[in-house]
Amino acid sequence: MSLDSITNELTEQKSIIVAVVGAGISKASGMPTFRGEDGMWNQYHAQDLATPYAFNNNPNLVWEWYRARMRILLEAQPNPAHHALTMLEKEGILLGVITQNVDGLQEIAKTKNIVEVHGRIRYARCQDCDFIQRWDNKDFAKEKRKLPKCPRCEDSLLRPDVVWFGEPLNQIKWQKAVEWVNQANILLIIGTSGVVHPVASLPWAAKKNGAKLVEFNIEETPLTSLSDYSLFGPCEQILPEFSETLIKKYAERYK
Ligand code: BV8
Repeated sequence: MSLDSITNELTEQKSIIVAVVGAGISKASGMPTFRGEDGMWNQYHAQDLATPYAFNNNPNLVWEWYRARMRILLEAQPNPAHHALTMLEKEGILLGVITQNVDGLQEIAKTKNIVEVHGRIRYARCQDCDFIQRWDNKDFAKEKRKLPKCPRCEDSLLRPDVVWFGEPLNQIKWQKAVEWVNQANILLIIGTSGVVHPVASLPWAAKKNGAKLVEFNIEETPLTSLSDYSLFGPCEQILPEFSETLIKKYAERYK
């Protein structure tokens, strides 16, 4: 189906679009995905790194993995896919972005309504008190410094401010994501393998509410059969064209 006919169908009614995005949207910004051929998990298993057990067992290894990602992130910029979502939001068509990514690139792309359901890699928080600080600076990321300690508790470790496997999501953020999905009549599913729960359950909830699902990926996922439309190819190329066409159609019909 052409982009033209898909966007024709999608603008038959006034849209409330919500986007659920994963690591694939940041690939073109240089951030490795988790499970693809160059996925950062390949040489490790998720449970070796992004779990409370792994951190308590080997905090140096886990911090080194996060520092390695931060060194890439410090050079990264949002790509056209991030900016396309900001454009849809500016036009008043997109309600918000639910991101599994912790890289902060959607915020740098100036999207206003974002729920970072898996936390933020640019912040480190104390394991034992509510101290939190940004650490996305060169010296922290570059130095093989000893384990970062909480300045307040002295000997408590700082940990990345992210949600690890086996940890619950922040309930306020999760509730907001669910509320947005319940309002959406179009759900964009962008660059996610659709395997990490509970986020992977959101497209199913949207479908149950009668929303149209549009998947953007370079390959099929468990969500492809659920989607009304699948646009295969790099989202940094397809999403900008999709957004421009949708905005144009929308303006013709409703403005
Ligand atoms: C919880 C933060 C409960 C850290 C991350 C069995 C069944 C179901 C669930 C479970 C189960 N066993 C365990 C669970 C629960 C578990 C889970 O889902 N496990 C899965 C793996 C089976 N979930 C949890 O533990 C969650 N918590 O359930 O808590 C609870 C309740 C009360 C009390 C205690 C506990 C917490 C999950 C959060 C984990 N944290 N990240 C960090 O980043 O360091 S997850 C991590 O995976 C990232 O956030 C990442 O975004 C996320 C999801 O992956 P994707 O984004 O989809 O990335 P991936 O590489 O997989 O895919 C990229 C896609 O992009 C691919 O499809 C690729 O084709 C595509 N792509 C690539 N390039 C492009 C592209 N597409 C378009 N254009 C391109 N250019």
